[in-house]
Amino acid sequence: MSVDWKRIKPYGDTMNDGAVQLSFSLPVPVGEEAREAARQLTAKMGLEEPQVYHMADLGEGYTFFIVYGKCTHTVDFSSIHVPKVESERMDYYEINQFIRERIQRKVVVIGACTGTDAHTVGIDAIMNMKGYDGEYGLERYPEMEAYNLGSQVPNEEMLAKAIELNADALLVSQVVTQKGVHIANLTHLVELAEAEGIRNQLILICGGPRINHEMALELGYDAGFGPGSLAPDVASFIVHELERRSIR
Ligand code: B12
Repeated sequence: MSVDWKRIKPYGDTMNDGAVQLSFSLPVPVGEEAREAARQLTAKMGLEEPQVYHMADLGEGYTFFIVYGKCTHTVDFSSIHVPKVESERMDYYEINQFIRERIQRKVVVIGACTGTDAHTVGIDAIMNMKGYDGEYGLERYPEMEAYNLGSQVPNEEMLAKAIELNADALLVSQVVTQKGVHIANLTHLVELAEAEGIRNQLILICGGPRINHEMALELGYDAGFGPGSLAPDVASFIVHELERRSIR
């Protein structure tokens, strides 16, 4: 059966059967009442023919469920447009060559995991000399000066470093998103940069597992990078943006 791009829906065994799998926990003791509660709840969510396939005692009056059901809704895939970072992706060698030939000076990049966030693995993946997933991090790029300030860096400190080093780009990692803490923190950095009068001199980039380009633009950043991003994605954007700004 061919796919109708205007009305796509989930499938499990056969096209358009609507099959989805949900997992959740309820604060009730395991048992047949718990199973029925999970079934009724899933029906109220709008799934047809809900079936509790798995139920496990989480202890102390909590139960975990895996429920199958049929979704009746569809979405028009042909009408979906998601803003994405558009710059052409180059590899490590092409990026360094681009900087040598078209920017003709070292590109200064500062990265950090800011605010109260202590999750350094993401920003390290982008910056670390040793690299990540087969790609060298920015510290390895001969044509870049890359500084990784680490975790829980206050926005004020990051901005002071940007001024001291005359940075081209700031890379901000935000992994914790509970209670919208990343939104407040990312917004604060933009406000500080504007107050210092240096917002337009900087390429502001944020990244993290729950960040996307559209959100980054809304918060006043130049780009946002989500899960699976690698150093060349970010470096390609930075060097193209630098060239674009120098032409303007
Ligand atoms: C390791 C880890 C920790 C470690 C961190 C150690 C360290 N040095 O980083 C420790 C144990 C310290 C920790 C602590 C906490 N953690 Co934690 N942690 C994780 C875990 C298991 C993995 C994160 C990780 O390393 N991912 C691997 C990296 C490579 O992926 P990434 O961050 O997505 O990065 C990629 C992209 O997003 C992107 N990227 C990321 N940053 C940037 C920046 C830029 C500029 C760019 C371009 C790209 C980019 O590129 C990277 C490579 O592709 C996640 C769960 C999970 N499986 O994801 C929870 C998780 C992130 N932690 C969580 C929580 C709640 C906490 C704590 C609050 C727990 C607590 N109550 O104490 C504390 C918070 C501490 C703090 N102040 O921040 C939650 C966050 C929930 C939320 N939505 O906010 C998660 C999702 C777990 C969960 N399911 O609840 N944690």
